[in-house]
Amino acid sequence: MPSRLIAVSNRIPAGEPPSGGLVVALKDALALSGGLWIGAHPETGTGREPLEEIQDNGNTHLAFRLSEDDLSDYYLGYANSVLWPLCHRRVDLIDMSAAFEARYRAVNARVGRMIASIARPEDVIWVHDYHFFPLASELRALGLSNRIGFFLHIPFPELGSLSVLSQPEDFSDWLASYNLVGLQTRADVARCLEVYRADPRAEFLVDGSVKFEDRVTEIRSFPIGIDVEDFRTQAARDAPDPFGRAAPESFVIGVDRLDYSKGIPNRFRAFGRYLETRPEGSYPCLVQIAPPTREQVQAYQDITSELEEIAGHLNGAFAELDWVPIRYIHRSIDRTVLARLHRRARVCAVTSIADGMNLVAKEFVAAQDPADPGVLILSRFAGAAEDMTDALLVNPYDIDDMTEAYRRAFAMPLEERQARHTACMEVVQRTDAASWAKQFLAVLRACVPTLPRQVPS
Ligand code: ADQ
Repeated sequence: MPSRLIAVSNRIPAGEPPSGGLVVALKDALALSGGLWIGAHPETGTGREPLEEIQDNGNTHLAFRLSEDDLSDYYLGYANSVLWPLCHRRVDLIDMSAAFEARYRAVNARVGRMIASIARPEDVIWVHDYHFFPLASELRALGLSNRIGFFLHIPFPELGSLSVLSQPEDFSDWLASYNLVGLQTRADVARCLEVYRADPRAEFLVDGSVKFEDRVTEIRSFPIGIDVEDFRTQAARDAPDPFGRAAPESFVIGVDRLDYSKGIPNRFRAFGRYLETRPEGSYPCLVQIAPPTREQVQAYQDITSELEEIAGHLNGAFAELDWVPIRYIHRSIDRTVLARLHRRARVCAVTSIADGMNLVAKEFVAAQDPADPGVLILSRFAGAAEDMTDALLVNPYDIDDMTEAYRRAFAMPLEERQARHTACMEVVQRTDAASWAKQFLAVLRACVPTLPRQVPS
């Protein structure tokens, strides 16, 4: 039997046009191995088993249903009100609850049983993201000895912050059930190794992998990327100006899910300060596209109000009859329009306080016209900054630093813009979506298999 790839992620594509590196990269990898993609059904329901088939542009994926309680306690609760703020260094926003944790463990156990019922011994299983930290440990308890890999799309948490979990010792145990743990950056790998160094149950092997009780895990970085050609083609397409009659003279673009990790309030404040000192006669705009996410969570309601207030205040202070400095669009927009907006922008601002990688930074670079490229302002706390050192790196906590970056970006001579763009583009091409998936799977397939465990009778 050939070895299939079984991919597991909370969200699976269900009919919408493919977008984002993960979908593109996984689709190719799955097509090559005749594999399966398993994730949560877009509609809630009563956890009917077995897995349901779901159609997606000619592909069939398998979906499990989350109940309303799963959605509130597992997804919005433990995943997005405990693990997300923990990994994004906002421990103050953690909403601890025993019910959240119990539901998180229960959903992982249920998904584990479903996967175990369809996996063949030679299949390779690739689990994605913080929704499923314990999944491999559930699969091992069910007797699976398959090669199982895990990729964390968000930052690896700090050792000290893990103490907020009710059973911090479970965290290293969960990861140790994977043969391979993939992280976005070398800094993430360093943080992960620090966790193992502090754990007396772990031992480091000569090849750098970690032996934890009877299991061996490789921990490596695989920076995720985008489908460069696809985005570049969409950006350069000959189509009407997306602004129509209302085209701004020169603008900064920001594109983010409306999340507190993206540092948007300080991006706005710094733009306000830049407006105060901008060259006379210039009328720059900040075009911010920030669709809502996780709106049921209080911290997301708070950031939504905060941004509306700042945007309203700045427009009130600076707008003129024929100029509105902040154009804030609180919804999703079509990807082809997005790509063209990136190409039209003079500057892109990525100001995350923590971010696994940040694909928007890579999309902006890919969309530029190399003959007259725009400038990327990039937070040093985004994973993308580890390799894209020729962007204008900023500290998102320091408003003066970001104000100065806007000034430099708008005033930057063509030669410097081209040199920085060439260097960033080299990184974007070297770390594209296809090579990310290929490299992860090559390392996973080469991992030492896990010995079958005694299945409790
Ligand atoms: P996200 O936090 O969602 O991803 P990001 O990497 O920027 O952040 O990816 C967002 C994607 O959604 C981009 O492709 C972007 O173009 C698209 N998008 C955002 N707003 C949009 C809009 N209004 N309309 C259309 N498309 C929009 C998580 C981690 C990141 C990590 C990725 C991938 O938080 O750090 O880079 O996973 O691993």
